Amino acid sequence: IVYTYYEWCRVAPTATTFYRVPNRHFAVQATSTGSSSDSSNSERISLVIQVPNTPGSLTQPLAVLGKHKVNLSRIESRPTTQVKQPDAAYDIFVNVSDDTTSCVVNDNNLVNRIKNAVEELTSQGIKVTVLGEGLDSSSMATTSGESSTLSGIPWFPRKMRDLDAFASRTLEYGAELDADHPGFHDKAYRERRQSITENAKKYRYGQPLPRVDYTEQELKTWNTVYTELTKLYPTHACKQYRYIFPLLEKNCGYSPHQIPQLEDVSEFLRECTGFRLRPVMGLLSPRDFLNGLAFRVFHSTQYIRHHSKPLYTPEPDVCHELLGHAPMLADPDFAEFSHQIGLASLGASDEDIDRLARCYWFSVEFGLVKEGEQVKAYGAGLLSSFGELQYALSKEPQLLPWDPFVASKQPYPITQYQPVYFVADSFSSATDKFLKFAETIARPFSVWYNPYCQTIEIIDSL
Ligand code: HBI
Ligand code: NLE
Ligand code: FE
Repeated sequence: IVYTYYEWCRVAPTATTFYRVPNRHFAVQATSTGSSSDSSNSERISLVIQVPNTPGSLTQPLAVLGKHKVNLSRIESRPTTQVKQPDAAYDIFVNVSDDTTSCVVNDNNLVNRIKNAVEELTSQGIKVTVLGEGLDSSSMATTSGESSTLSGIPWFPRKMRDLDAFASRTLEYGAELDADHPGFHDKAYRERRQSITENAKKYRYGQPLPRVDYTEQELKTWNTVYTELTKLYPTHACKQYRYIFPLLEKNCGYSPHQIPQLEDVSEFLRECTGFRLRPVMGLLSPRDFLNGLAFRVFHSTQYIRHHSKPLYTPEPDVCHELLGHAPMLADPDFAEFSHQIGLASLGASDEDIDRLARCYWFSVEFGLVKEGEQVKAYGAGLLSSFGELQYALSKEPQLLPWDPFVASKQPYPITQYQPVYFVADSFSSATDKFLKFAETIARPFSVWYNPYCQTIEIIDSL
């Protein structure tokens, strides 16, 4: 029987065998109190508690958490995808807050309190999985000096709004300039950059992306970069890039005379591949950055490089994002490739994140691709650097066929041209090879991105 949506809603309650329950079945989010809208940092520990579908089955774990003064900031239930735990009916996801200002705790170390609660729950036969940061013993010394051994899976965002937690977590290098950066002693440049990154820090999911009114000097830098690079693209950029670039000129205001706005480019990408941009203050950790890709979110800086060095910068800047990354993200096969790297990074161990970051580096940042007998650039670090783009296609560097098993072990310099580049046959074959590699990433669950709800669904066996 084929139902219209309206009819379906009327019959669904009785058609239980076919009724697929919404993913976000029930959710309570504590409203944040006080001046800070940034409870996000303390929300990077979650517990997943499996409970049966019986009245009151949640009271027992909640009582244990309460007893150990583990404060919750969000509670969310999802039907368990039952494979390894056939009796469990619901996965209860709870975010743990570090806020204990309203109660007396006898152990100030949150991780210890969680550990004790988890031990007690486990002894009662309740299965709990911890999703948290730095759960290795070294970073979790207890107050008494001995190290704690809370084990779990590294925390990862499960809905797009969770990416708000990354806003204020840029690496030092990104938030403040390095001492040898050409802008370090330029007070005016630093203040300008500060005001642009402030917007990114305040940005939250759902808001329009901040627009920047660029200065004459900034426009001049952009003009130089743009003019030099567009001379090389016809001979050096891959065909997907050459196809998309004119579309960006037509639709998003790409031109030597203005810096396109992230919002306009983001809207364009959403129509092409569902990718979107999100402003960021600077460099994110590899884990956070790759996790964003799992949602087809690309974190972009909005400030521009220092005017004294227009043709090279080791950092990402608006030229790198808009001339290097954005055009490629409009290509469906490339978007799929990027998305798969992102999905593989969710909950991956630190060592696996390291391997994935190298794969990312030698493809999305510095990849080359075959085009008939020729080799062209698709990596953003090449497409935004006049000097390196020429060098990469010269006789100098070593070229290897794209192989993620090799790339994931290949060391690389950050502040100079790459000695080695990897050449893909096509983006779809690069993705196939990557997926074979991704199978070697040990993770006790699989993930699927639900584009309608913009959520990560965890498939079985947590
Ligand atoms: N952060 N903002 C930002 N932009 C990037 O391109 C970026 C990052 N963090 C890490 C990173 N790239 C990669 O080099 C890999 O480590 C994932
Ligand atoms: N070197 C690149 C450029 O100058 O545009 C930026 C690379 C960022 C990873
Ligand atoms: Fe980049």
